[in-house]
Amino acid sequence: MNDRPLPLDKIEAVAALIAESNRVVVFTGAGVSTESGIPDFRSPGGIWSRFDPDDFTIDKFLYDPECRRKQWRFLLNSGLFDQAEPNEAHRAVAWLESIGKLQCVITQNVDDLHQRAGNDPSRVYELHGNMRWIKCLGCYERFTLGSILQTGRESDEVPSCPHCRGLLKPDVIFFGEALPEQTLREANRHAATCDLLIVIGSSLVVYPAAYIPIYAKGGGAKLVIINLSETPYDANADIVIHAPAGATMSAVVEALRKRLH
Ligand code: CNA
Repeated sequence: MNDRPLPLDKIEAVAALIAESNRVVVFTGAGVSTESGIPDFRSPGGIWSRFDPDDFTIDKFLYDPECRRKQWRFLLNSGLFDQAEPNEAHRAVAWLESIGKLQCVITQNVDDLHQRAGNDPSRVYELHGNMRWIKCLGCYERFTLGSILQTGRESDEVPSCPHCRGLLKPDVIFFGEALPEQTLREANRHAATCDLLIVIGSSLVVYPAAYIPIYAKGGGAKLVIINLSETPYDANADIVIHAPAGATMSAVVEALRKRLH
């Protein structure tokens, strides 16, 4: 992954920024969850090297029954979202909430791992939805993935809504779909009013989510980016760390604990 030693001076500097901040917002992308075994989109071996992005467009999902079958088989067989557990980085973010530093988490991820690490769900703004939920496009009822998978495992067919027989869709944002308006508005507001934004594991190329660092900087916040590869916002950040999220965030927690005691 990245065997270079962690830049301890930068880790101390991030801990110092958190210590003097009161409204920290953490903004995460797929890179915060790769150490939990969920591949990201763009890294080598990532999801785009194994799947056709076209299968994740809303148009194709609606008109092509084979696309829906593929999606369903992926949900049934990949085990990705069933088996993944929060890693050190998710736990570090949850710890920031437990010590009263964290305003909220804004995430592009759909894996539920921040909530499972201990963040209060009301403080997690999911810009792209949540894979653990299935929505009926007929009556808008939501079901847990677990309850629908149980029905789905009994037959090879794509299951339909148990209430109205409508089309079921993972409650995540497909290409071509609008982001959830209120969640995006709230997320932008938190970004614009925080005093420190920490980006963890995002290539910062997917819009409108990637506007979050711009809103934060525009509101006068400090910006920290922790990501394996370079991002288009590195030049605007106060601190950039190109290192794995888990080890970096654990080291930040350790440095911060020392400062707070
Ligand atoms: P991306 O564009 O795939 O970028 C991920 C970034 O994370 C890359 O720049 C990597 O260098 C970096 N990265 C990978 N592993 C690590 C690590 N261990 N530590 C630090 N950095 C790392 O993903 P984005 O989130 O920026 O793009 C947004 C897409 C990806 C959203 O639509 C997500 O819904 C979608 N996605 C989510 C998941 C998930 O829920 N876990 C998985 C795959 C894709």
